[in-house]
Amino acid sequence: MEEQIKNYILDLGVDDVGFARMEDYQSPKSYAITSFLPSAKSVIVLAYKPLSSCESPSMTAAQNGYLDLGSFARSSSYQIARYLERTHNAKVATLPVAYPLDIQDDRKAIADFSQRHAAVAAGLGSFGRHNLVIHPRFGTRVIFTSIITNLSLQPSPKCEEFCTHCNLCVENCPARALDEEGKTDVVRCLSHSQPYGLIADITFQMQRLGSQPEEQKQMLTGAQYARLRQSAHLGNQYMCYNCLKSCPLGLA
Ligand code: B12
Ligand code: SF4
Ligand code: SF4
Repeated sequence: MEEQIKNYILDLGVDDVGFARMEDYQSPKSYAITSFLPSAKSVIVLAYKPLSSCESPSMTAAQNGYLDLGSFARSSSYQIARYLERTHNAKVATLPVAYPLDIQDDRKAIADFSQRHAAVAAGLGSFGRHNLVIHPRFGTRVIFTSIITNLSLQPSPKCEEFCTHCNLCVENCPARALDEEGKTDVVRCLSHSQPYGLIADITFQMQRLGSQPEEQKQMLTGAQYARLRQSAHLGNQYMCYNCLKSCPLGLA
């Protein structure tokens, strides 16, 4: 059954796949796997390699490459989940690249489900110094989605450690968000990676509320407001991938 499922997934164009037993997914800050699917037994993790255009000097091309990847990942997950239900009579729950997540006041920027821990459990990589998962072939240039299922699947073998501790990712982070080993400073990273994300939106709205009507008019017709709207409409616009791009692992 594992081989049949794997072949179906790879034929869709997904770059790699791994299987984990529910018990092997260990992420203390995430919700229990059974909260997504009470009859859960396994997690199927899908790996997608971004297009080379994601490293284009043009932010428009890079952003579009990631948006394409996000759409492909969403559609692939859905097709695979439908295939599992149809062909294997399975129960499934699909977990996304990033959103939606259960936003709570005490869980800001913490997702319900950890794709990184799922990827490690499914033998698709190991953690690096940049707190990202390094895939044996693609290095850090890889994004994950997962499907939780009630099927009992033979787990994939775990990966060895790949990080060479060269420190390039830490040195190339413009926000110094990776200085403390094992921790990403979320606020620092966000300020560089999502200049048109939620925090920027709140800052803009606060400034607008404190401004005179004529100033407000200028703010609402300016480029910053248009950027915020574009980002909110299309999904988060990530403007920094330095940690991911500076890692030499996986480069041919
Ligand atoms: C919210 C979020 C962010 C937030 C906050 C991240 C954070 N809290 O660390 C911000 C905006 C900062 C962010 C930034 C980035 N993100 Co992000 N992000 C997410 C998202 C949606 C949820 C993360 C989360 O809260 N998970 C729940 C927590 C409990 O688990 P966790 O993710 O595994 O995080 C913890 C552990 O990893 C642990 N940890 C870290 N290192 C190590 C090492 C070891 C050995 C162990 C045991 C644990 C451990 O510390 C983390 C915090 O508690 C995930 C998708 C997802 N659902 O997983 C993507 C995800 C983690 N992001 C991803 C990427 C690519 C990025 C960016 C490069 C993109 C960008 N430009 O913004 C940067 C990289 C920043 C970095 N070097 O850490 C990818 C990572 C792929 C990979 N190869 O690993 C993910 C998995 C998206 C995906 N579907 O592929 N992200
Ligand atoms: S995405 Fe950019 S700001 Fe965030 S940790 Fe990586 S290099 Fe630093
Ligand atoms: S850049 Fe170097 S230190 Fe950072 S994750 Fe890659 S190999 Fe490890």
